[in-house]
Amino acid sequence: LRGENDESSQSDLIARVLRGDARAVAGLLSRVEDRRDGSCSEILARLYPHAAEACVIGVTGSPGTGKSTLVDRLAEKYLEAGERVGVIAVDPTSPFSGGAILGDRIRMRTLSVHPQAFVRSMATRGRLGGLAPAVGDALVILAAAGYRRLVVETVGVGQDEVDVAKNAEVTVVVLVPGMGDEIQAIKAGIMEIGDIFVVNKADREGAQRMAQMIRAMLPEGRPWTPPVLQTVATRGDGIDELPRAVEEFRTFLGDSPRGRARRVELERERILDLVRERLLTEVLARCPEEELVRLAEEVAARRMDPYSVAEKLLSR
Ligand SMILES: Nc1nc2c(ncn2[C@@H]2O[C@H](COP(=O)(O)OP(=O)(O)O)[C@@H](O)[C@H]2O)c(=O)[nH]1
Ligand SMILES: [Mg+2]
Repeated sequence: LRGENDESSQSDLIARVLRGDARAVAGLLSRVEDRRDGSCSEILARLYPHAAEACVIGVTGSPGTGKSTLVDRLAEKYLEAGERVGVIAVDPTSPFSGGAILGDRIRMRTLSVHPQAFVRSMATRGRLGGLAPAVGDALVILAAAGYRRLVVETVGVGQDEVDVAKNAEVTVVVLVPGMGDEIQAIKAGIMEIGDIFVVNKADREGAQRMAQMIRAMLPEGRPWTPPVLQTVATRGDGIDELPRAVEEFRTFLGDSPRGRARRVELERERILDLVRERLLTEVLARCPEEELVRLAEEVAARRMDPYSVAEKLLSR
């Protein structure tokens, strides 16, 4: 029997992933998702050069705005054009509740059964160093396996989700009519990250008003003015505009200094995420949870200070 990590089985796994073998992809995704297996970084390093061509589209917005429905329709367009599509739906709920995942399966009707598509849900809770590194790795695997259109669906709330969104080359923010107050509250964040805005559920009243409101709030004097589209994802209305807008934005980024700066910033974040995660993993490997809790109790009782504790853990 060959060991899990010996050279030949590793090469075999890499070859299968590069061939687009869905089972190998699924297996490797589970391993990187576990984040226990340090050896994955070697495999990922070897897959990375094969992952250059993919376009990563982030789709973000509040729960229920129709992101999954929209992603399914967008994917349908890419599949019709003969492109393979990978989707990662970041599920903000507990990894133990399958509800949202099941919901996505139903919403992503086209995707979940299409042979040229790959859908994966990832949970955000209880993850050392956040979810961003795991999603980043998953994207490398899917890209290397030949999924050239990658979509990451996130709920635009917590820092974790915002970090995940940084993996995307193009960010689509999904809103619905009647979200005026909500937008006012989160204005800054959402207006900054959106390259394309979609007012979904345009079959409802106020879509036009909503679109105007977004346009009025966009920061001025930027080289790219984000388009504000209107869609009815359930019917597929207005969906054609979305892949078109994505292409326009990519063309705009192209080889421009702005595009290059963005890619450099992305890779900088990725490196830091990996280092952060690795450091934390190594430190915590030498400090079991019980000891960490005991140290926290000492600090809470003011018998120790948190600075010395952190020093102590780092110097182990
Ligand atoms: N009326 C209407 N309902 C929609 C539209 N798009 C999605 N929905 C419905 O909105 C609900 C939430 O959709 P889902 O895609 O799961 O939203 P997500 O939570 O943002 O991923 C579902 O019941 C969809 O059928 C739309 O354009 N119009
Ligand atoms: Mg969803």
